[in-house]
Amino acid sequence: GHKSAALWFTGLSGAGKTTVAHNLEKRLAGMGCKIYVLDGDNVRHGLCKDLGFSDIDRVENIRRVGEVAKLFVDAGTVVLCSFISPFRSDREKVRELFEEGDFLEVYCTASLDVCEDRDVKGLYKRARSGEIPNFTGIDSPYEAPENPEIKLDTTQELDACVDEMVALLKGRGII
Ligand code: GGZ
Ligand code: DAT
Repeated sequence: GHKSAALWFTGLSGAGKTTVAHNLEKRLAGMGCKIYVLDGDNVRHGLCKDLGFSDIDRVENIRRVGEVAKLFVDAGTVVLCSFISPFRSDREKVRELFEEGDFLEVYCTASLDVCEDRDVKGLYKRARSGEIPNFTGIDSPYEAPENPEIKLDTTQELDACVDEMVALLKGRGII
């Protein structure tokens, strides 16, 4: 058996939140954990399809995802949430929904330079050219966590990041 928890991945676009979350999902599923990943792909097309990337829309996006994450934890699941979640106050409000120890903030620390260099989807290029306004790190802020449960150096090997996450979950008695 395992405990339920919300792992909240935060960081810039391209920092590696979704890649780590899905690889951790595979690893945990193989250990028999009930696990689910929430990210822009399954949330912004449905539950949050009325929302864009203005500050108030991001605030509402994170509020809704936080509430859904709470439901998953109530249901006994380990839920991995992968959202830029650029505002510290919003992440703190989500944290307050959970019992102490059930919410772990995972700061994916890859720098803007690294993320822009990766430019996985070509979005930074489009943001620099003015085609995508309010892009995080370019003309919209990212407030780094001050006391995350873990800082993941997502410029190292992916497997090392997944190993660190598994160690964190074991150390906290979640798995
Ligand atoms: C930031 C944007 C924007 C703007 C589209 N700013 O690399 P991606 O594509 O998959 O990650 C980004 C994703 C961010 O959605 P979130 O729901 O995580 O954002 S937030 O937590 O701030 O509500 C990027 C894409 O959406 N994208 N426009 N202007 N990212
Ligand atoms: P995000 O979900 O934060 O927007 P992503 O997972 O979509 O980011 O993209 C991250 C890119 O970086 C992806 O192409 C894989 C690559 N990458 C290299 N090393 C990585 C690591 N240690 N962790 C995560 N991603 C890594």
